[in-house]
Amino acid sequence: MDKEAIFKMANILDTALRESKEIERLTRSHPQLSLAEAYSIQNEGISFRLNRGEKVLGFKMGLTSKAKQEQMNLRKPIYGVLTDRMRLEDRELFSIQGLIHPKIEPEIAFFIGKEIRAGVSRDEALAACSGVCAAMEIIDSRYLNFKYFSLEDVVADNCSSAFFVISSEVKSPKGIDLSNLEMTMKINGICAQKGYSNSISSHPGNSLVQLCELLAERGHTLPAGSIVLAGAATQAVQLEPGLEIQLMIEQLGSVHLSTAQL
Ligand code: OOG
Ligand code: MG
Repeated sequence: MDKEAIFKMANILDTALRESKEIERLTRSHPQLSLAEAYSIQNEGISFRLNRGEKVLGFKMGLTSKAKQEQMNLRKPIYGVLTDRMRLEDRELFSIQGLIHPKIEPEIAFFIGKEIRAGVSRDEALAACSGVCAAMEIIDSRYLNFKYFSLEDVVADNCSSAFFVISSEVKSPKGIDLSNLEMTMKINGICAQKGYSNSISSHPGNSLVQLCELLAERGHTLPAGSIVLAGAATQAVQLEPGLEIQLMIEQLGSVHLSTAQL
């Protein structure tokens, strides 16, 4: 696939994002789309955002838990890019107007203190982190009915990412065993999803290792200063106006968001 075709597809997805309009999955018209081409489309889409003044803050891993793989019927971890425009503040009241069919999911975020390269062990990756905290991601696939049937489609669409929020309580990863922390996401005070940190790549630190491997395939490392979402521990839950959402993670603390009434 040539540069022009990559640009064209990135532009279709970017227009869908800006105009909140669902589109047909790319692999319908381009069944041969490869994963490498899908990452090139993602990259082109991010460069459109950077041209509009956005700054890269880090990365999100996707499909790192069984729950998510089963929900989307796709079985391989993937990554997307996070920008400053996508970041919400802890306890922010935000409007879902302008989103297509948003969902929210419970995550763990890492702050990368030192550059990490592929080939590191989980412990080495964790030792390079300066912080860890509770986080939530709002995903909003640009595809019709939040349905796509291939990894290529979702990767090209920046892995459905729309917004994310990071707890204002950030802990040092030293001395916290991240292997089996209970994660409870409540909506309007009622438990909406409950999971454990070990459902994220068996240990959320493994998501960092996987991210470095995926980045290395494209010739990149994980830079110091990045924020990384390790992937949701449970299925995502549909967002509506007028919700109060809280994620509590054992030992890490909590993070909150509210959606505005229409
Ligand atoms: C793909 C993105 C998956 C996660 O945390 O697993 C993801 C999707 O669900 O559309 O963000
Ligand atoms: Mg996610």
